[in-house]
Amino acid sequence: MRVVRVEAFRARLALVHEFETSSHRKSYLEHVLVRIADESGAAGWGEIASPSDPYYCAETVETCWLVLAQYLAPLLLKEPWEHPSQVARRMARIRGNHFAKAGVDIACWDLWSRSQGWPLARALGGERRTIPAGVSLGIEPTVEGLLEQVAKHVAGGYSRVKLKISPGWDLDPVRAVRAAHPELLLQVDANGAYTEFSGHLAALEALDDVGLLMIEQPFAPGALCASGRLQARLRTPICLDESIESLGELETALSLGACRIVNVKVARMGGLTAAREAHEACLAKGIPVWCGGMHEFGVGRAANVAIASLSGFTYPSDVSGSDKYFKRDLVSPPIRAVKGEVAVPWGEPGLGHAVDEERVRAEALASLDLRA
Ligand code: OSB
Ligand code: MG
Repeated sequence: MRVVRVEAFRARLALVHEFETSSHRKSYLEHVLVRIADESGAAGWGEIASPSDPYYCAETVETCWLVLAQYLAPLLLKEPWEHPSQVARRMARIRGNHFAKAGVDIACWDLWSRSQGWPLARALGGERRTIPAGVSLGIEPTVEGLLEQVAKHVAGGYSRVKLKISPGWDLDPVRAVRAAHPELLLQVDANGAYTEFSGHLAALEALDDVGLLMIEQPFAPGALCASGRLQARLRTPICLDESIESLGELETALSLGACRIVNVKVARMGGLTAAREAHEACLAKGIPVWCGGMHEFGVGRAANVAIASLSGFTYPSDVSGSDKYFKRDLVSPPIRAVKGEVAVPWGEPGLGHAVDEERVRAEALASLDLRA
């Protein structure tokens, strides 16, 4: 494939319900949509789902925009390729910047799978027809407000609920949800908010008796030894998210016993190629994985659904319907969860959800157009 044109669009969508994590609160999201085209005019789409501010990871929308324009797009326009994994190998020369790379990698997989006439899930080696969908619920101003949100999504059919926690917002709200829903598949995510091992140990150990599927990212991304020490004291599995940006970090985390479950996130790993490799590595070691999200718009969400169709994704994924987040998504058909399952579009080549190109172009806050 020879990519002759790379376009990018900054798109903003308002959230239907404000979302708060241990680090910050959001009422809208701005992501970058990447469109690549080959000599025949065939196109592929990708999404850069970076947060606007450097609280989840070091990248921001601004750094992604710069790295895409100055490094990734020129690299893609320079040489032809046979398979998306080749592009991923070339991009590895550029350090870090995984969210930006993921946008390019997804676009290459979309273009390539379309050229084969294959749905993206098939191109990746997926098997599932539907994906069990979980919701991720933010920190709410009150426990009553949180219980309302949980009840609403349980009634909506979601098979698993994840609650954001932070020091001071942990045992009480989590116990309240457990009391209201004794059988619910429930897990928590701290986004690294517990900063002192001994100071925070009691709060984390208290969560061990609530019957959680897992505790996600209790400590800072680099604190793998602390995570290993905590895992040794808990029955509840620890799942790592922010800590795992590469296969090397994955191997380190597993050899330290820092987790028993891995959140494989396409954006954080640098794309579908890397996410698939992480899934392989975990499968070989018997470590279960699930697919996390970054509140993706339809393009990135479709990529998450495709990767979650691989056999090792055994826990419910954060691939809720986009109506949980946005009034109107930028793709059609929109991604929907029905009775707690999201369908994998096996009947369509590529991502399987068409981008509303006219709207993306008309509403873009900024755009970029580079040619070979
Ligand atoms: O830690 O999983 C996370 C959203 C933004 C940043 C980090 C995270 C999240 C979520 C939302 O939990 C998952 C989703 O896309 O539904
Ligand atoms: Mg997380």
